Amino acid sequence: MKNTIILFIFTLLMAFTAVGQSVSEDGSRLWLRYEPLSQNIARQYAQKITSCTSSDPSETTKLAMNEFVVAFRQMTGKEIAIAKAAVDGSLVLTIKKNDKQLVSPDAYRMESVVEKGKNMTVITAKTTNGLLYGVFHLLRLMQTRQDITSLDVAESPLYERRILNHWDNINGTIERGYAGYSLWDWDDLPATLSPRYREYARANASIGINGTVLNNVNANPTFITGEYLQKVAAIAGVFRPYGIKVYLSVNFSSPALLGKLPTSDPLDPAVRKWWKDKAKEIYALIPDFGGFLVKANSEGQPGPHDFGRTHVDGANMLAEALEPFNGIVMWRAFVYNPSSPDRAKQAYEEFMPFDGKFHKNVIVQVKNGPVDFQPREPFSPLFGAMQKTPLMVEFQITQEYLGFSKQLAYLAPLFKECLDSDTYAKGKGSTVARATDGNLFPQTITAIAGVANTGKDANWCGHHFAQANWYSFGRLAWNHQLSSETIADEWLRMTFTNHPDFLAPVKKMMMDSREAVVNYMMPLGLHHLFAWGHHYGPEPWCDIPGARADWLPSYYHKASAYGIGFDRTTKGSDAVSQYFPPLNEIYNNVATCPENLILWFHHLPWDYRLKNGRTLWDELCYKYDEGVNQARGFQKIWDRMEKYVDKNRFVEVQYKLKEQTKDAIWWKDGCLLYFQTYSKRPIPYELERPVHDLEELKKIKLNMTNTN
Ligand code: GCV
Repeated sequence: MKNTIILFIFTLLMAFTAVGQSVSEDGSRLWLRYEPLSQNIARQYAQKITSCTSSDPSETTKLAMNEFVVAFRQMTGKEIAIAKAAVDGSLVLTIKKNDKQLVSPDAYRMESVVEKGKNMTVITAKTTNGLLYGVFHLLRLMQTRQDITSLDVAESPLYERRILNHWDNINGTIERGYAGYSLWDWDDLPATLSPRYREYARANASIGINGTVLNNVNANPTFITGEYLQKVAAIAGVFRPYGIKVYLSVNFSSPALLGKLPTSDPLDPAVRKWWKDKAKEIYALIPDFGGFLVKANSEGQPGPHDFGRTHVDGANMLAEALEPFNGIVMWRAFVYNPSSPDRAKQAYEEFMPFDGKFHKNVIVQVKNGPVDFQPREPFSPLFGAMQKTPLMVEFQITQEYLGFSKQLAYLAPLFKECLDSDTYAKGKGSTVARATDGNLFPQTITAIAGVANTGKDANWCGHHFAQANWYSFGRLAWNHQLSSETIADEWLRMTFTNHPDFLAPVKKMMMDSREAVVNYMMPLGLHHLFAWGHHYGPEPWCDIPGARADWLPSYYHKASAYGIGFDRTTKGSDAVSQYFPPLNEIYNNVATCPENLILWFHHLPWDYRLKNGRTLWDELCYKYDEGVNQARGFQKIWDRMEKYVDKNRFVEVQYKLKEQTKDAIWWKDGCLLYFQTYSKRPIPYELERPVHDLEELKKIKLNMTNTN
């Protein structure tokens, strides 16, 4: 009877979806929609798998099987049983703790086997997490309509810790969050657990993310009070079966602020004891707590320098407190002070002297570029240079500098650009990925972090396509060798449709989108031309009396009657020398410097000739124009996709793309009209003319509250 009802519901669902995607969606199901497959494919899968079994009794394995059964039913319309033993047609989940071929705790194998005449699909792992990842892999194959008849897959993540950093505040706001309020309902915890915690954990597990820093790096010390630790423990309890550990950002002054000690000096015995006791308290409540993330002596946050101590003193003190419990410290290298002539050099200068001096459970967390998550930066020179200290890349998934959740910018190409960059630390091929995943240097810890873009919005990320950035961060954290195209392809298939007429153009739109943003915001290596505070629109003219110089765009673009760009060559700030040969020379020489970074490293005259023969001024105009045209092109692509997408998501994306084009024109006009006051040259006559007036644009002051 139950089966008949399910089949009836399934048939109804099929009927609905058949009439041109009429069921409107809010995006809340992310990439785990498990849409009904065509009858042909559904039949093939249903012939291959008819039951599911495991002798492992854990909660994680149970939920992996449940996920499979529900998803299978939705996709194929067939009910499969959870059987006591393996039979012909079983999906078998097996734990083999001592399997030598499984090279990491999260690794798994997925094979089609025939044993004693029984055809089975077997997923083998050392841990239940491995089984869960294997099941999600199999479901991904099915969602993307791949053949599952003769599987022979072996997977192991390239980073051990794959972590989301939430910049969520205690009052529910999110610093640089563009998808509504924080997912964590601190007032209701620990008694009430929002169902979204589980959905969040499930989505993360499906892409291999295994850690979450719950709170903002600008850390409120309250998070580690007894009261809040109970709340954190409640969230950890929901995440645990999905293989996700919780971590917390800590405020370095907590001993003074919470413990009422006279100091938070890391060498003070009472302070050290305070942290040790705190660690004990945390682990008593959360035995698998991951560790601390620390932003110290950066942008006003307290740190060891306040007491005349070093990053090593601070990080090692915390590391010692966490060590007995296998916790780690992620110590951020995002440091810069207002008086430096080149902010891009500071993290390297401050951290290199400490290479090899950190405790073994410390990892230094370094932003992908040397400044701050700009649309394009070269990779941070610390990668490859700090060889005796584990380093982890920090990406920003939330689009602080790439148009918030208002604009489509698929970030996998940005992540890949950094991970695939050659540091030359150990000769050619020493990519950032290999310099951080334990390949080039022995690392006691390997990890990667992404600043999350999730919030309470129904679609989680504010923009339906911003989900792809969460997804691709997870996929690359698991395997940085995947291509951006592959990731876009699988995400599109699962999130929208497998229809080839949808996939090809929309994938191209995604692949071009980050470069479009670079083009209309800050091409050719320009950076930090953003509006004060909120960082949404253009303000290359921004001048706030008394403001830190390194928070003003003119510090970075240095536009004058002569030209534009930051001279970081050996004749300028010499930032190029922080890179290994031959890269230092490549960047130093204007003839070899990649043109997409040319104004990052060089200050050039307006009439400088680029490789295509255009003057720098003309090329700048062409790039801004190209960016706007790309944005217009995205609208054209999307409008043709109406028949493949449900009404709601179609209209919401359509609206956002329209706004994106408007804002792209705002960026282009604002920057070109402003720089033109220096270049005194005409915008090439064949290009679109500005539609704005510079003085009007200068008056725009957006009232954005989500800066922090
Ligand atoms: C959490 C940038 C952002 C800040 C952020 C900081 C950081 O400066 O604008 O909002 O603070 O980076 O990464 O610590």
